Amino acid sequence: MTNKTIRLTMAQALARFMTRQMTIIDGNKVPIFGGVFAIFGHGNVAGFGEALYQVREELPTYRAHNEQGMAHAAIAFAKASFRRRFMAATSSIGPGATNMVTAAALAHVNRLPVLLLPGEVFANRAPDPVLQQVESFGDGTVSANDVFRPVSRYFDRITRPEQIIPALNRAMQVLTDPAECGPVTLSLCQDVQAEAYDYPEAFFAERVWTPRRPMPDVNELEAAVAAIRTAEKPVIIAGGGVLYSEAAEVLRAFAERHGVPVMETNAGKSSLPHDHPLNMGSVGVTGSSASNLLAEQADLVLAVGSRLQDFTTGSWALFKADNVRIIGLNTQVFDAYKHRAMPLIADAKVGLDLLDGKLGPWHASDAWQATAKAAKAKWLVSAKAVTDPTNALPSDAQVIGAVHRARGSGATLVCASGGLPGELHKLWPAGAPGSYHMEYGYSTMGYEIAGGLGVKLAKPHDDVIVMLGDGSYMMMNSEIATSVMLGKKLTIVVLDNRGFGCINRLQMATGGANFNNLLKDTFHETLPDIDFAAHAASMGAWVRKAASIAELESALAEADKVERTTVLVIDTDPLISTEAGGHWWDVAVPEVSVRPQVNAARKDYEEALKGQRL
Ligand SMILES: Cc1ncc(C[n+]2csc(CCOP(=O)(O)OP(=O)(O)O)c2C)c(N)n1
Ligand SMILES: [Mg+2]
Repeated sequence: MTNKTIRLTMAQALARFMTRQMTIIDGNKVPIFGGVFAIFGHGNVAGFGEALYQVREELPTYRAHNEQGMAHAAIAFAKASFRRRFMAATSSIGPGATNMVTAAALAHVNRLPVLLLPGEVFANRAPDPVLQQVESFGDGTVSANDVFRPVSRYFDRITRPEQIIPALNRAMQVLTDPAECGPVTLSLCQDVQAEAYDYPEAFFAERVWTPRRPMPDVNELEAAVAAIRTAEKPVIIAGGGVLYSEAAEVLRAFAERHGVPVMETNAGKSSLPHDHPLNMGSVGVTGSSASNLLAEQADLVLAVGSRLQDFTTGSWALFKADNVRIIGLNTQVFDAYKHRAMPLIADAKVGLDLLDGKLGPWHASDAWQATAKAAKAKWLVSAKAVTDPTNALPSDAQVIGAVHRARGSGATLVCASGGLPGELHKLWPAGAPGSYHMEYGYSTMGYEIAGGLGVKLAKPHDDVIVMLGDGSYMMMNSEIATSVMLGKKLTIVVLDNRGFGCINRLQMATGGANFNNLLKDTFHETLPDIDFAAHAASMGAWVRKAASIAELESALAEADKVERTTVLVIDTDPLISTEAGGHWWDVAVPEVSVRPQVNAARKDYEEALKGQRL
């Protein structure tokens, strides 16, 4: 190490540092930062903006249209890269910064790495209050960016240029650690971005980051092996951790060797190909009848890389066997212990591999495997029935059928909210690992299109299909223009049921009156009649409005040949969702009400609560 220094502004040092962080993908050394999404304002244009210009060849900067959208794209890039690479997003201060807070929460919930670099008020406070500064009467250290604290895995405010040295060291730890992984926010004071410091040259030495694969503790491993050996009805729940650990192949080998049926969470879907005989499909509230039947009877649940959120566990009413034991195979202690699971703290791939070796010839009983086989066959019949076209106004399931017939399991499907996540979880026949990209941790309306852009940046040769509802489209669609501008083609399918269909259905299921969800049930002087195709066309997309499932299928085939982003719109029935499969979900119903429908729903609710295991 030399003691040489180089005089740079804090922003220049930050940009230069980012260009020197590398990783290895398929044997090739590549930059770990895929680029920076940026919307400038006075809080970042002169400092970090100018610094990004200097490194634009090594670290590309992409201009987006909405800070939340650009952060979604950055997060989707990381998810599609199995967290091996990630991006940064920089905003001005005030509204630009707080626009990224929802995205930060999304990354926090989904355990996805993203480096958020919002501008911050002056550290020297000379011009206070600067434009867009939030003023606290009682605390001089508070700024709008403090709202990032609870939704960042690591938050720091850079008030002196040399602070960036330890801050970036910590940031890289968090972004690359499989257990801690999540959003990092470095709040960059505007004056400090422009301030110079003599940085040690060693700070800018190239560094190669490769994923850590923690080995399990010997005792935890032995306990897990002993538990599995005595199980008669074991199942595996594959969560997002299977994909991030790139453990799909090891999972397949484990399942086959030991005859253990696998069920997938929304984050873990595509861990096994849909047609693998041991893949029982989706589990939980939006589960297949096959998975849920097995989960109800299971005496051992090996949960691999799952947060075990309520949709997976049927609000903890899914597992019904008295003697059921759960093993939490997870890199994160917090997750591994959930609901008194036996922890097996380890990387998914390493953990499954070691379990496999220790279990030797042990395998689940033939009877259990036969139960699984029959349950899957039965489920496939139900799934086909709901995805086949009819002459009625199409359901979401029928649109899913059409998209799959037109584009197949080779495409990468992106979605996040509305009725579609449940329908896709049940019905989309996923192909290779990562081909199913569902943000169902935060289930953020408005993630879909921006997320699709991030996926396309990560996997430019993939056929990226975004499916979303009219509500999500209205919430955020501006990155359609960015995808056209960047030449990153997306196929976007908008299912227009003229309102918040899934919440309307939930409202009815909880005894509520149809109120404020479907547009027709809102207060209005004029019923909106939104022309989504015309709207998307105005942003440069190739568009079609399909009048039927058959028209949608031919439009999808046509759109396949178009080079720019295409948007296909189809009217759907807001009242239909797939009844087959599924499980109770804990949504609290009012204990007293003047409406008999609510009282009836409350009675059912109290009955259902009895099935919940605490
Ligand atoms: C940002 C955000 N706001 C609110 C919600 C709650 N929410 C979940 S789905 C939904 C309606 C979605 O409507 P649409 O996209 O049209 O899909 P549909 O339910 O009609 O299938 C709402 C309001 C959410 N998930 N995200
Ligand atoms: Mg809708």
